[in-house]
Amino acid sequence: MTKKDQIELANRFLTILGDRIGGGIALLEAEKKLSATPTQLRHLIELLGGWGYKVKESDGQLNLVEVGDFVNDFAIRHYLAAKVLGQKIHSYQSLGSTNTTAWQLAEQGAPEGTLVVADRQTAGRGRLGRSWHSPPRVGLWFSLVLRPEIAPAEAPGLSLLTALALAQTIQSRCRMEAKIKWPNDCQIAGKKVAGILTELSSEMDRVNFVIVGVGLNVNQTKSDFPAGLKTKATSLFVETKTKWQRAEVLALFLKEFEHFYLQFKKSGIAPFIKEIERRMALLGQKVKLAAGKEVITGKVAGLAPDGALLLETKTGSYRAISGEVAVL
Ligand code: BT5
Repeated sequence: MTKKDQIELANRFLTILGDRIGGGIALLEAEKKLSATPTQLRHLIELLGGWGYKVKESDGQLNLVEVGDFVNDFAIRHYLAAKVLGQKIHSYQSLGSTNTTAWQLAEQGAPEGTLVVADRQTAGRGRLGRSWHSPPRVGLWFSLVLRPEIAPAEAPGLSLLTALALAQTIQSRCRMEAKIKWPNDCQIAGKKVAGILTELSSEMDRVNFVIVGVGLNVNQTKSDFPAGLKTKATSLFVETKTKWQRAEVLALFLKEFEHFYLQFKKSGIAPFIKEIERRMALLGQKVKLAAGKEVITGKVAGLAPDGALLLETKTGSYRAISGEVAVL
């Protein structure tokens, strides 16, 4: 049996177990429903155990007694509803940076939608050489290979689109309002819950591929954050007091993002600007924008149709396509 078939069979098994802790089925019925021999069924139980799903047998009854929070191929496929994103999954216990691995895979021809995910990163990257704290078991650290037919100047729109899909995912799953902090953060209650690193391989007028990397803090407690991040970072757990299945959150994000991305490929970022503005942190506030060597102060007026940030300054309107914004 191929790995794909095994995953499919294990998925069916989980479904007939009720897909929740405490769910169960009679042993004989499971054999019948899966057309499996007792040996095959035992093998399947072992396989699920290795993926974090513990099935216990007693008195001819099988019960699901533990559901681990693994972010592996199986767990992601169990929840996956996207049609293009995540069709190819490379999952690792530990990686330097999922963006770096995704870049290498893209150079070797990895198809659109290839997902690279790691339980921990040892050299997680932010922008401009900054680092991203990516400890094991608590977060989602992943990258997507995208191959949109767009001009290089349109690529930054993908960061905003990703932030919008993240905010939407957090809202629909966690019932929690997440804001978009231009150009690449998601915040809850003013603290950073996710960061996005978009990297571009292009020629002068054509994109070869884009790597969209996402770090989303999911199950960290306050004390899991290092001293330097304690006051400015947060996680879904800190905000909601609920532990989340990371694979489920990831699959939901892929579905939301895919929906937006298919439209983005046709019409760019313009149709999303109103919605991004509606969810924008710092709208109307006085800020300091650092863009390269320039520092500009002004009030956040909104976004241009191409996703550039618009500031109202003393000398008129200012348009920024990149930079760092801080409240004054
Ligand atoms: C970002 O950079 O926010 C982009 C982060 C992207 C991370 C993902 S993880 C998967 C993929 N593989 C990678 O190697 N990277 C991507 P930037 O705007 O430069 O923000 C970086 C700053 O955020 C750091 O200097 C810290 O102050 C802060 N930071 C670091 N780790 C954090 C965390 N886990 N949660 C919140 N803030 C963090």
